[in-house]
Amino acid sequence: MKVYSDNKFIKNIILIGPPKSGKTTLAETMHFQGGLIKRCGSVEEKNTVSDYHDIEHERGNSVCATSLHTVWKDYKINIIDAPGIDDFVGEVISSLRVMDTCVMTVNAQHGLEVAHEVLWNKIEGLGRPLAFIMNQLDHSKSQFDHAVKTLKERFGLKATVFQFPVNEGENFNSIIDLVEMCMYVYTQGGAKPEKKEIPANLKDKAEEMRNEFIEKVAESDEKLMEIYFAEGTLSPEQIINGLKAGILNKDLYPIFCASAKYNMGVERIIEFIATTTPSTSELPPEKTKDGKDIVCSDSNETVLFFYKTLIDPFLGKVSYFKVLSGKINAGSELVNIRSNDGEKLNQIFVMDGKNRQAVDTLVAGDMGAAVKLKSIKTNDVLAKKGSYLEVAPINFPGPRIEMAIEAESKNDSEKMVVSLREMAEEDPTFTVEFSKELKQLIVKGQGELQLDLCRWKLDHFDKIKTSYIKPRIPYRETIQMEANASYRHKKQSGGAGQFGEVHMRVLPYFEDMPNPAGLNVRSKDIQELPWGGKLCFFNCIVGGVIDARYIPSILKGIMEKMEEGPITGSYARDVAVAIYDGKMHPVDSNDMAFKIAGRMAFKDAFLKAKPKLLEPICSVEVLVPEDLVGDVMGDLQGRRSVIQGIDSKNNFQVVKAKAPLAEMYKYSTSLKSITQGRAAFSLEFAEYATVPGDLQNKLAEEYAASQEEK
Ligand SMILES: Nc1nc2c(ncn2[C@@H]2O[C@H](COP(=O)(O)OP(=O)(O)OP(=O)(O)O)[C@@H](O)[C@H]2O)c(=O)[nH]1
Ligand SMILES: [Mg+2]
Repeated sequence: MKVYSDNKFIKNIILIGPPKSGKTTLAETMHFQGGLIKRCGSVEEKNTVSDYHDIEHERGNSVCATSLHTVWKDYKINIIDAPGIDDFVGEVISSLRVMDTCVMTVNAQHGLEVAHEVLWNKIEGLGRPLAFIMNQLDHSKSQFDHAVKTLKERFGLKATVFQFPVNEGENFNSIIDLVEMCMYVYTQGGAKPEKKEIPANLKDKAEEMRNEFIEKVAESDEKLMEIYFAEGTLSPEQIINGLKAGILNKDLYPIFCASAKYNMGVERIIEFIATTTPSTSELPPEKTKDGKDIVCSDSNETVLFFYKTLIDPFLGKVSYFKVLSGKINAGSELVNIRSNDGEKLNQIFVMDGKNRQAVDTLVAGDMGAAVKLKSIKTNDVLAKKGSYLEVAPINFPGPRIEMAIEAESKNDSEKMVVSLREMAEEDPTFTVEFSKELKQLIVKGQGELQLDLCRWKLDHFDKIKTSYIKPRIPYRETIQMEANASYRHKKQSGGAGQFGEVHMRVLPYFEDMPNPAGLNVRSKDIQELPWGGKLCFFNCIVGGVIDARYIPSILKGIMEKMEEGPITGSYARDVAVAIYDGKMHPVDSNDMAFKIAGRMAFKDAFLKAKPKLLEPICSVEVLVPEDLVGDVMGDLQGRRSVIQGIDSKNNFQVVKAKAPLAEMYKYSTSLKSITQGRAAFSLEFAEYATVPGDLQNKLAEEYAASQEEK
């Protein structure tokens, strides 16, 4: 493979956009167009370089962000084809960190979609240049003008048309290029177009649009603006320079035309990327945690940043990196800055999907991969020993949904956990953890498709059959009034006896609560409970009726019952307990007896104190096009949610609601089906709130029945 030793000739782009807008098809066509494959594959034939995982073939969409590249003249363009479905947002986020220009696909049938808004929120703060590709112009329902209008409504005049289609729809084959002021006409099979003059009937339109775009280009530089005002136009060279500046400064988001499927417009897009988008060295440098620049230059010290880990069934661990500075040669030895482990990179590869090409050297700004690096995890940095080159980690979003998972055969449980942990290493938006509280193995992630993929991997690679079950709900129990109870634990039949008697009062706990009325408080202890909320313990024993050494045992008994609350066995919280009387036996009293008495008295007092069950409530936000607001709200209301409001956010609506976690099982699938995938949601824990009375009774009865069975 040719050695690309000058960063100016290396460009890194990420293809992002809504599901099915054509990213994988475009990546394939770009790869083909660079002469790197003999035949252009298609998503339908399941033979694209980028969608190479079996699950991608099975599902017909991307689930991984896949690296591949293309070439144009002396340029190398590294491409990451990101998945559109937002369950796999982790793949997008990690790739965004290392790619220099974002190329967003727009399906010309739909124009701006919710997915664009969600993606924009992720890229806006990164300060990366952005270009749009209006794809699927060959589709009978393509509507270029409308789609451009939606982009302009959202992104203003920054979204600038560089090309427009002559005959969109089934006969699409011609594009007017406003930079070159010519018409590209494609024959069947696309690829190399014929360059023609703009037809007379389109000349005025083209002139008008070109002026609009030249004005936008001129705005990128004061000097250009002066020339433009003086002469009414710019020279081709001035246009290119203005374009570069406008793109780099994020003043201009050019809109290109394509039919990725029929390879129309693609070569021009490649040329544009090669010649006009910035290389890494032209962008602000990556910084260390202590604020130093890591300048992208091959003459600097070598620094590699690992942005992605993939466990390949054949290769094992594949670690993907970007050369932030210096250069990396096969055989180099570097140190993992996090763990201090030495790592020798015997081989380094350029990856095109699953195809590896070993290379000798990669320079600053280029991308590569290495296999079987023992210590390397996503976010690690490899550099020279003794360097302090910690960089800010990629921030992945917290989970939105969770499921309990079980192996069908108990013998597979351990192996299943090992595999799930590996998957969590691969995908930082996925977690696996045994919940002591719920007594279930809980996996968490962004959506059901992502979790289904884990099950699919267990089935295909490990031959472990598993099933998902509804996770138990972490209810909480508390009380609403004060109540007294006493309990005498007495066992005196044969041998050493047991005796302990405890009188207690329970009260609802709240911040700065007064001491219990009428009791002589000798000490007060407030404990933060590991599961949230507090326990306030008042020792009100007078006259030594219970020896001080038994008080911790009573507290232990209370804590035992708080861990398995009296109504449903859930954790209890926000309770104050006052021990104010009791009895001892000179011989038979011991720790065990007082622990039991404490536990039983607490249970009785709790049940008398108008106990109530609390459930976790989530804040849900759904970003949705206006025509679907009603459907989304109706569905949420059917889930016992309280709608908090509807706000408009740019071209869409945000429905905000508070919803009980118990009702949000499989929400991501359900939302996809209600909205045909045209909405996005966020969901996070907000607070605990009272469970409706009838539901509390039902849950209490179920618990009582299960206790009887035991
Ligand atoms: N007519 C037409 N169809 C296209 C074009 N580009 C892609 N498609 C089709 O659209 C469908 C989705 O294409 P993909 O390339 O998989 O889209 P994607 O954006 O990668 O989708 P995700 O990976 O799910 O995000 C496939 O059936 C493609 O054949 C195009 O330019 N014209
Ligand atoms: Mg794809």
